Amino acid sequence: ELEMPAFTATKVSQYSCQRKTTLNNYNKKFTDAFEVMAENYEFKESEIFCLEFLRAASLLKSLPFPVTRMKDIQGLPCMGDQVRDIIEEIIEEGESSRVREVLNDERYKAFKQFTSVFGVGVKTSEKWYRMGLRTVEEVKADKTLKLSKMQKAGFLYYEDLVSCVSKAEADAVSLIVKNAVCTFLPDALVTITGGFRRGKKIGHDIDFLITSPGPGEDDELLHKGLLLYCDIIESTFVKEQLPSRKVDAMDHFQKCFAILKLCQPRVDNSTCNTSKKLEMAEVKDWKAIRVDLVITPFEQYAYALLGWTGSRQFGRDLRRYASHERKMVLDNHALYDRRKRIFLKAGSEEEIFAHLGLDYVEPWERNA
Ligand code: 8DG
Ligand code: MN
Ligand code: MN
Repeated sequence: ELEMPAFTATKVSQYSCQRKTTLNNYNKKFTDAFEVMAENYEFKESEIFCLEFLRAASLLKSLPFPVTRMKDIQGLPCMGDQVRDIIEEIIEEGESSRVREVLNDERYKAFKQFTSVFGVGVKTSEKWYRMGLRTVEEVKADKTLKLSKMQKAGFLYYEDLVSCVSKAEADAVSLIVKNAVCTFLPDALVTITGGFRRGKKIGHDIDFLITSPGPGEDDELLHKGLLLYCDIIESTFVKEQLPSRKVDAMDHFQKCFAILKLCQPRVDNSTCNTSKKLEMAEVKDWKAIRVDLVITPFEQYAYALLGWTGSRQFGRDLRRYASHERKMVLDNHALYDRRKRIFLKAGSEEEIFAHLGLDYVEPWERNA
């Protein structure tokens, strides 16, 4: 029997920041199943079970081989009883009955639809579900509901926003954003973060980090044109405050969860008769695209870049590793050493990994 060379299960870390996770996932049929389970627990606001499945999914994504027998997961961390049961089912039956139940569950299906709308989270979904609503169409048709500004935009551009963003669209938007930013801040640094920085070919949005060296006036940057929808959140960062210890802490940067209008001029190779022209005029030649813009002070750039590059699970594990293994507190602004009682400065992601005593993990290996 052929054994995988140089793979020792007991050497696999429970922390995804000590593993390399590329987009080459040999265990998609398991990890998709776990992600459904995790999402269902998220909808039920049971964080512990949700995290258990997210950690298991993340671990299997990092394996250099497909799991085909229970023996393959022997000695691996993050493989609790619930997780093993589902792996066993999938190995034996090809699919899991528990996952199938969730996928057919009325509440799961409704929440899945509701949360696909920009601005709608678990809390709002819960409210709509209790009102007897089940689909996006039903919510849209209900004129008595009070929607937030964000949710209204979410429904207005729904079709565009649920269709994913391609790498080509991300590159096009990147040019637009860089141009717009440079008119206000000529020396600004604009970096794509999120999934696209990790090498993904599609995403649900495009994430940008903007910083500028020197004492520039970056405050008014977000308060200018080009956006279809923009909810500007002012910076709430207070100097010298300790990093947040919450698992999924929001940061304090000035940021903007925006919807951008990307014009996609169609090539007109017709002979341009009048009816054709009319028809062309009615076809929408733009696409609404979700964009996150985050403005960071230059000194915090490396921390912000590490946090906003993700993946979400990679970030969670970095913070958990920092606090549990190093008695340090990490967030998107800073790293604080609780023993030495000092903030550790960093000008690059490499330096942050070094402060934590971790081997550097490249962005494309952070797809945990
Ligand atoms: P996707 O858009 O392709 O679906 O994937 P993604 O790019 O990895 O996810 P994302 O939801 O756009 O988030 C990008 C990273 O930013 C993610 O690792 C988590 C991190 N992040 C923060 N703060 C916040 C925040 O306030 N909101 C969101 N949505 N993400 C945040 O560090
Ligand atoms: Mn993203
Ligand atoms: Mn985002």
